[in-house]
Amino acid sequence: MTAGKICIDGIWRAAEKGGTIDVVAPSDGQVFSCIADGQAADIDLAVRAARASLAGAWGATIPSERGRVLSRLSALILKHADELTQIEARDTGKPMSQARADIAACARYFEFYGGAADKLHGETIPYLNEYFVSVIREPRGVTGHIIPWNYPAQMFGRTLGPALATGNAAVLKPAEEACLSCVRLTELAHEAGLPPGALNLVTGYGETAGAALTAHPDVDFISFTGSPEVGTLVQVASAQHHRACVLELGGKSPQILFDDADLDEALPVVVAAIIQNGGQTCSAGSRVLIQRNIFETVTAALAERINGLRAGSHEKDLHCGPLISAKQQDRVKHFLTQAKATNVPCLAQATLDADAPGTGYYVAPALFGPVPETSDLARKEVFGPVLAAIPFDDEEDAIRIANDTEFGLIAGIWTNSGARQMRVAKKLRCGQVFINNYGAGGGVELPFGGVKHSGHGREKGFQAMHEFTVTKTIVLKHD
Ligand code: TXE
Repeated sequence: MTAGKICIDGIWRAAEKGGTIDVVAPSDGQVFSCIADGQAADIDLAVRAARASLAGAWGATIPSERGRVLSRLSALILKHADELTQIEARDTGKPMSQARADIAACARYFEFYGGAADKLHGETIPYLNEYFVSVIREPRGVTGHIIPWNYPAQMFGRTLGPALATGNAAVLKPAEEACLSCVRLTELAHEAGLPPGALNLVTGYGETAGAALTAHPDVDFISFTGSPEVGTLVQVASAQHHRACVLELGGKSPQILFDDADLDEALPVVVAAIIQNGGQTCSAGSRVLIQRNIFETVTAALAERINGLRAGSHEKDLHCGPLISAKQQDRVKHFLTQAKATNVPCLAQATLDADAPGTGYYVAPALFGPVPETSDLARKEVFGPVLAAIPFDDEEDAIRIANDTEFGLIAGIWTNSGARQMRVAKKLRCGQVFINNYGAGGGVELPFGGVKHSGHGREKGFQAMHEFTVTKTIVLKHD
């Protein structure tokens, strides 16, 4: 794999200023590789290369051929799945089986969008006599993609699949904390036949490379996944250029357990939804709302499950790996300390594996409850394996608490009452609702995105292809 380089116009080269950034393995805190420290000058070259590719080979590539390139990339990802899994697990610290699932999901994105590339149709509109009106969909143009460190490979597929399928030329700025899989995937994209300039990769820090991409005047659209704070900066920069952006900014997603829920089904899913990727997941089910008459029983059962979990090195493939960085570890520990200092009961804490290196960034999964609705644990995105249990009285109370955060990404409802399922689903303010399940395996087909501070715009499914295109209305007058 090409270490310490960026990819512009299909060519791997050092950053203009020549700097590199150390890559640290979260499992042991040791430096094991490097990425290029790309900056504004590199972003500028990348944007120019993308623009040129639209006027050249990539712009001339018909949809079915674009689809074939993406399908070949999907096959190459599967062919190199072992290597990519190793890279992803070491770089992010996630357990091997989770990394393997992420690589499969990345391949699935390119499979889906490879197949969809020639299936995005326009429409015709009946209008006045002697007129023929068609509405066609065109690519946005040069698209900028800024992604986080929690799912580098999955994000690569999620954001680039629809962008490339619809004929955009992309500049990707992945996260400085973890992006080695993106480097390898960019190599594979070119091996799959992507023409030079269609995908340009500039690694580097957010404040330099990321900010330069969002401020660049020749970028037509930005797709950003990350913190609400940086999302605001991206939105402001986009407004300054009067261009659209899609923002996915995390959540504080509730799982609502009514007293008629099938608890044998629900509880393993509730636990999985907070420990997956160490809780560093935008759609983590970080609040479990439990009907008051079953609160004690359910929290006792959850505590037993969480006490039985183990966190350790990615190589051990336990329930949970380390967090991504010392900064993230400090952030999560701060929430734990604050909760304990304000007397929020800690009902369970998992065990740290005895072999977990002391230099790694570990936080064992924990359960707190009853968590007061005003507490940070109930309101803020912790982004760690910390579950907040909150009691509710009735349906109305559950909906009120579920909606009472600044976020609105996804939600889970667990009840066997059919009428209640739809009644509650309709009243939740968020972008996805799961009934008697949570996440449904992350289906690529399912439009995904939030409301409120969780962001706007939709990724995944055909809706992502709509985001990456603009319509043009063509009105023809005939005899
Ligand atoms: O995010 P940042 P961080 C949340 C989560 C986490 C917190 C902080 O709560 O604890 O955010 O994480 C790039 N201009 N999420 O600090 O900084 C950066 O290089 C342009 C939820 O890692 O937003 C990286 O590529 N870009 C989230 C990306 O933004 C900038 C996933 C995300 O980093 C930039 C990650 C700038 N000025 C964190 N500054 C989710 N929705 O899943 C940084 N970046």
